[in-house]
Amino acid sequence: MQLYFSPLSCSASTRISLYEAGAQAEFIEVDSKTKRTHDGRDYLEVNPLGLVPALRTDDGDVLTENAAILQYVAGALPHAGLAPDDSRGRMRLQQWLSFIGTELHKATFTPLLDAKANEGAKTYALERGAARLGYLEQHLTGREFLLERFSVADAYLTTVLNWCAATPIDLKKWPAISAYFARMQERPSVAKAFSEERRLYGAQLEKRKPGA
Ligand SMILES: N[C@@H](CCC(=O)N[C@@H](CS)C(=O)NCC(=O)O)C(=O)O
Repeated sequence: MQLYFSPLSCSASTRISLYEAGAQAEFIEVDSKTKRTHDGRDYLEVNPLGLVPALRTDDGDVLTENAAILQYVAGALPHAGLAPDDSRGRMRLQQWLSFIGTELHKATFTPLLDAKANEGAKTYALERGAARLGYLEQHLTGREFLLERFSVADAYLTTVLNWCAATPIDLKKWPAISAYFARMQERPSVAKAFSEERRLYGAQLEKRKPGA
C-alpha cells in the first residue's frame, strides 16, 4: 500500500491504523500548498481534488476519502480488529466515521483552521462545534473507545482532536473527551505517528519560510 499524506492532517488516522496493525506501507508526503509530492510529482494526478489522504492499494487502485480508506485498511488487515466484524458493529463504525468526518472535521475544524475563513465562519463553527463536542462528551462518558474496542474511528477522532491546539477549542470543558484524548496519545501507534508527523510538519514549515 502507498499512503499519500500531509503531516498531522486527517491522513494521520490511516498511519495510526497501519501502525496499530503492524503493517508495512509506503508513505508519500504531499505538500498541501503546492500539491506536489516530496519527489516533485503532481499530486492532482493522484487525487484531482488535491486532498489527502489517498491510498494506492497493492492492486494499483487509488482510493480517496478518509472514511473509505480507513474501512479499506481495517478490512485488508483483519488480524488487527480495527473494525467490528458484525453488521450492527459496522453500522456503528460507519455512524462514528460520518460524525467525525462531517460534524467535527469539516463543519467544525476546517473553518477554524482555514486562514481564508472569516470571523463569522469561525464563530459559527465554534458554536456548532461546542454542541457536537457536548454530544461526543456524553457518548465517551464511561467508555474507553467509541465502540467496544479500539477501531479506525478512534484513530480518526484522535487525529481530529489533535487539531484543538491550533484552535480556540479548549478540551478541558469536556472532561471525558479530554481524558479520552490523553489516553489515546499514550497508545504506541498514536505516539509514534504523532511524533513522526510533528517532525515532518516542522520541516514543511521550515521549507516554506521565505528564502528557504
Ligand atoms: N472529504 C475528504 C476531505 C479530506 C481533507 O479535508 N483533507 C485535508 C487535510 S485534513 C486536505 O487535504 N486539505 C488540503 C486542501 O484543502 O487543499 C476526506 O474525507 O478524505
